[in-house]
Amino acid sequence: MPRFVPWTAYQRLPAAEMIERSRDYLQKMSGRRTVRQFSPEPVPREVIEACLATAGTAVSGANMQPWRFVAVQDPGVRQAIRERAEAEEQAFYSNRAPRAWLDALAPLGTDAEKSFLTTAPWVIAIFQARFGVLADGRKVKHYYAPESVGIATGLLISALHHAGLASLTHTPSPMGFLREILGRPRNERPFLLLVTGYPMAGATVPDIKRKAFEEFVTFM
Ligand code: IYR
Repeated sequence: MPRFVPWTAYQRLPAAEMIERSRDYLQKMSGRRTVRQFSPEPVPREVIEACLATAGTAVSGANMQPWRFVAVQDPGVRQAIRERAEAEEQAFYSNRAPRAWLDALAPLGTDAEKSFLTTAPWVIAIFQARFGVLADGRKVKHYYAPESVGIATGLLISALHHAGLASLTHTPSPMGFLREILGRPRNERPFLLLVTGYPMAGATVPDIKRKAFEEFVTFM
Protein backbone atom coordinates (compact mmCIF):
# COMPACT_ATOMS: atom_id res chain seq x y z
CA MET A 1 0.00 0.00 0.00
CA PRO A 2 1.33 3.46 -0.83
CA ARG A 3 1.75 5.67 2.19
CA PHE A 4 0.35 9.21 2.22
CA VAL A 5 1.21 12.02 4.64
CA PRO A 6 -0.27 15.51 5.06
CA TRP A 7 1.24 18.23 2.83
CA THR A 8 2.21 20.53 5.67
CA ALA A 9 4.41 22.86 3.60
CA TYR A 10 1.45 24.17 1.60
CA GLN A 11 0.32 27.68 2.43
CA ARG A 12 -2.86 29.06 0.89
CA LEU A 13 -2.66 32.76 -0.02
CA PRO A 14 -5.36 35.37 -0.60
CA ALA A 15 -5.98 36.10 -4.31
CA ALA A 16 -4.55 39.62 -4.09
CA GLU A 17 -1.31 38.29 -2.68
CA MET A 18 -1.12 35.56 -5.33
CA ILE A 19 -1.51 38.17 -8.05
CA GLU A 20 1.19 40.33 -6.53
CA ARG A 21 3.60 37.44 -6.06
CA SER A 22 3.06 36.06 -9.56
CA ARG A 23 3.76 39.49 -11.03
CA ASP A 24 6.83 40.02 -8.87
CA TYR A 25 8.19 36.70 -10.07
CA LEU A 26 7.43 37.56 -13.68
CA GLN A 27 9.26 40.84 -13.29
CA LYS A 28 12.22 39.09 -11.72
CA MET A 29 12.42 36.46 -14.46
CA SER A 30 11.87 38.96 -17.26
CA GLY A 31 15.26 40.40 -16.43
CA ARG A 32 17.03 37.10 -16.99
CA ARG A 33 19.37 37.00 -19.96
CA THR A 34 21.85 34.50 -21.27
CA VAL A 35 25.27 36.05 -20.89
CA ARG A 36 28.48 35.01 -22.62
CA GLN A 37 30.91 37.36 -20.93
CA PHE A 38 31.70 36.35 -17.37
CA SER A 39 33.82 37.84 -14.63
CA PRO A 40 36.43 35.44 -13.21
CA GLU A 41 35.44 36.54 -9.67
CA PRO A 42 34.77 33.54 -7.46
CA VAL A 43 31.19 32.76 -6.42
CA PRO A 44 30.66 31.16 -3.00
CA ARG A 45 30.11 27.42 -3.26
CA GLU A 46 27.18 27.72 -0.81
CA VAL A 47 25.22 29.63 -3.47
CA ILE A 48 25.85 26.96 -6.10
CA GLU A 49 24.94 24.25 -3.59
CA ALA A 50 21.61 25.84 -2.68
CA CYS A 51 20.72 26.42 -6.35
CA LEU A 52 21.55 22.78 -7.15
CA ALA A 53 19.43 21.66 -4.20
CA THR A 54 16.58 23.73 -5.67
CA ALA A 55 17.08 21.97 -9.01
CA GLY A 56 16.72 18.71 -7.12
CA THR A 57 13.20 19.70 -6.03
CA ALA A 58 12.01 19.26 -9.64
CA VAL A 59 9.12 17.00 -10.54
CA SER A 60 10.21 13.80 -12.29
CA GLY A 61 8.74 10.76 -13.99
CA ALA A 62 7.78 8.21 -11.30
CA ASN A 63 9.89 10.29 -8.89
CA MET A 64 13.05 8.77 -10.37
CA GLN A 65 14.99 12.05 -10.12
CA PRO A 66 17.24 11.19 -13.07
CA TRP A 67 19.29 14.42 -12.99
CA ARG A 68 22.97 14.37 -12.06
CA PHE A 69 24.97 17.57 -11.67
CA VAL A 70 28.75 17.92 -11.70
CA ALA A 71 29.74 21.41 -10.53
CA VAL A 72 33.22 22.09 -11.84
CA GLN A 73 35.43 24.79 -10.38
CA ASP A 74 38.81 23.12 -11.04
CA PRO A 75 40.63 25.20 -13.70
CA GLY A 76 42.36 22.16 -15.23
CA VAL A 77 39.09 20.33 -15.71
CA ARG A 78 37.41 23.43 -17.14
CA GLN A 79 40.35 23.83 -19.54
CA ALA A 80 39.98 20.20 -20.67
CA ILE A 81 36.24 20.73 -21.25
CA ARG A 82 36.97 23.90 -23.17
CA GLU A 83 39.48 22.22 -25.48
CA ARG A 84 37.13 19.40 -26.41
CA ALA A 85 34.10 21.71 -26.71
CA GLU A 86 35.97 24.12 -28.97
CA ALA A 87 37.16 21.26 -31.18
CA GLU A 88 33.54 20.11 -31.67
CA GLU A 89 32.34 23.67 -32.21
CA GLN A 90 35.07 24.32 -34.81
CA ALA A 91 33.68 21.43 -36.81
CA PHE A 92 30.12 22.61 -36.19
CA TYR A 93 30.65 26.21 -37.32
CA SER A 94 32.99 25.44 -40.21
CA ASN A 95 31.22 22.47 -41.79
CA ARG A 96 28.76 20.46 -39.68
CA ALA A 97 26.04 23.09 -39.28
CA PRO A 98 23.65 23.56 -42.19
CA ARG A 99 23.41 27.10 -43.56
CA ALA A 100 19.90 27.56 -42.10
CA TRP A 101 21.12 26.70 -38.60
CA LEU A 102 23.99 29.20 -38.85
CA ASP A 103 21.50 31.81 -40.06
CA ALA A 104 19.30 31.14 -37.01
CA LEU A 105 22.30 31.59 -34.71
CA ALA A 106 23.57 34.76 -36.39
CA PRO A 107 21.61 37.20 -34.13
CA LEU A 108 23.21 35.58 -31.06
CA GLY A 109 26.75 36.24 -32.27
CA THR A 110 28.00 32.82 -31.19
CA ASP A 111 31.11 31.18 -32.61
CA ALA A 112 33.48 28.31 -31.86
CA GLU A 113 35.42 30.30 -29.24
CA LYS A 114 34.22 29.21 -25.79
CA SER A 115 36.45 31.17 -23.40
CA PHE A 116 33.59 31.43 -20.90
CA LEU A 117 34.30 27.79 -20.03
CA THR A 118 37.58 28.85 -18.41
CA THR A 119 36.68 32.41 -17.37
CA ALA A 120 33.47 31.80 -15.43
CA PRO A 121 34.06 30.37 -11.95
CA TRP A 122 31.58 27.50 -12.32
CA VAL A 123 30.69 25.11 -15.12
CA ILE A 124 27.88 22.76 -14.17
CA ALA A 125 27.68 19.64 -16.32
CA ILE A 126 24.18 18.20 -16.30
CA PHE A 127 23.65 14.53 -17.02
CA GLN A 128 20.60 12.41 -17.52
CA ALA A 129 20.80 8.99 -15.89
CA ARG A 130 18.96 6.60 -18.20
CA PHE A 131 18.46 4.08 -15.44
CA GLY A 132 19.13 3.87 -11.73
CA VAL A 133 20.91 1.07 -9.91
CA LEU A 134 19.30 -0.32 -6.76
CA ALA A 135 21.30 -1.40 -3.68
CA ASP A 136 21.08 -5.03 -4.87
CA GLY A 137 22.44 -4.12 -8.33
CA ARG A 138 19.13 -4.30 -10.19
CA LYS A 139 18.49 -1.59 -12.79
CA VAL A 140 15.37 0.58 -12.73
CA LYS A 141 14.30 2.46 -15.81
CA HIS A 142 14.00 6.23 -15.48
CA TYR A 143 10.74 7.30 -17.11
CA TYR A 144 10.59 10.67 -18.88
CA ALA A 145 14.27 11.33 -18.16
CA PRO A 146 14.75 14.17 -20.70
CA GLU A 147 11.61 15.95 -19.56
CA SER A 148 12.58 15.57 -15.91
CA VAL A 149 16.15 16.80 -16.43
CA GLY A 150 14.85 19.70 -18.53
CA ILE A 151 12.52 20.74 -15.72
CA ALA A 152 15.34 20.49 -13.15
CA THR A 153 17.57 22.57 -15.40
CA GLY A 154 14.88 25.23 -15.66
CA LEU A 155 14.61 25.40 -11.90
CA LEU A 156 18.40 25.68 -11.66
CA ILE A 157 18.51 28.57 -14.15
CA SER A 158 15.73 30.30 -12.24
CA ALA A 159 17.46 29.74 -8.89
CA LEU A 160 20.79 31.09 -10.18
CA HIS A 161 19.09 34.18 -11.58
CA HIS A 162 17.20 34.71 -8.34
CA ALA A 163 20.48 34.41 -6.42
CA GLY A 164 22.00 37.20 -8.52
CA LEU A 165 24.11 35.21 -10.96
CA ALA A 166 24.23 35.13 -14.73
CA SER A 167 24.09 31.86 -16.62
CA LEU A 168 24.64 30.42 -20.05
CA THR A 169 23.39 27.15 -21.47
CA HIS A 170 25.97 25.55 -23.70
CA THR A 171 25.51 22.37 -25.70
CA PRO A 172 28.69 21.32 -27.48
CA SER A 173 27.60 18.69 -29.94
CA PRO A 174 28.35 15.85 -29.68
CA MET A 175 29.23 16.04 -25.98
CA GLY A 176 30.04 12.45 -25.10
CA PHE A 177 33.51 13.71 -24.10
CA LEU A 178 31.99 15.12 -20.89
CA ARG A 179 31.40 11.62 -19.55
CA GLU A 180 35.05 10.81 -20.22
CA ILE A 181 36.55 13.98 -18.72
CA LEU A 182 34.27 13.91 -15.68
CA GLY A 183 34.50 10.15 -15.18
CA ARG A 184 30.76 9.50 -15.29
CA PRO A 185 29.21 6.03 -15.60
CA ARG A 186 27.90 4.63 -18.89
CA ASN A 187 24.23 5.13 -18.03
CA GLU A 188 24.64 8.90 -17.79
CA ARG A 189 24.05 10.89 -20.96
CA PRO A 190 25.33 14.49 -21.08
CA PHE A 191 22.37 16.88 -21.21
CA LEU A 192 23.95 20.32 -21.20
CA LEU A 193 26.57 22.58 -19.69
CA LEU A 194 25.37 25.44 -17.55
CA VAL A 195 28.01 28.13 -17.10
CA THR A 196 27.48 30.52 -14.20
CA GLY A 197 29.12 33.41 -12.39
CA TYR A 198 28.91 37.19 -12.28
CA PRO A 199 28.59 38.92 -15.62
CA MET A 200 31.75 40.75 -16.70
CA ALA A 201 31.52 44.49 -15.94
CA GLY A 202 29.85 46.08 -18.96
CA ALA A 203 28.73 42.71 -20.39
CA THR A 204 26.40 43.05 -23.36
CA VAL A 205 23.62 40.77 -24.57
CA PRO A 206 22.13 40.29 -28.04
CA ASP A 207 19.42 42.74 -29.07
CA ILE A 208 16.71 40.10 -29.36
CA LYS A 209 13.13 40.01 -28.06
CA ARG A 210 10.88 37.51 -26.36
CA LYS A 211 7.69 36.55 -28.14
CA ALA A 212 4.53 38.45 -27.27
CA PHE A 213 2.39 36.61 -24.69
CA GLU A 214 -0.41 36.02 -27.23
CA GLU A 215 2.02 34.26 -29.56
CA PHE A 216 2.75 31.46 -27.13
CA VAL A 217 -0.32 31.24 -24.88
CA THR A 218 -3.88 30.26 -25.70
CA PHE A 219 -6.72 30.33 -23.18
CA MET A 220 -9.92 28.44 -23.76
N1 IYR B 1 26.33 24.44 -29.87
C1 IYR B 1 26.80 25.60 -30.59
C2 IYR B 1 25.76 26.24 -31.46
C3 IYR B 1 24.57 26.81 -30.81
C4 IYR B 1 23.35 26.21 -30.99
C5 IYR B 1 22.22 26.76 -30.47
I1 IYR B 1 20.45 25.90 -30.89
C6 IYR B 1 22.27 27.96 -29.73
O1 IYR B 1 21.12 28.52 -29.19
C7 IYR B 1 23.50 28.57 -29.54
C8 IYR B 1 24.66 27.97 -30.07
C9 IYR B 1 27.40 26.62 -29.63
O2 IYR B 1 27.26 26.47 -28.42
O3 IYR B 1 28.01 27.58 -30.10
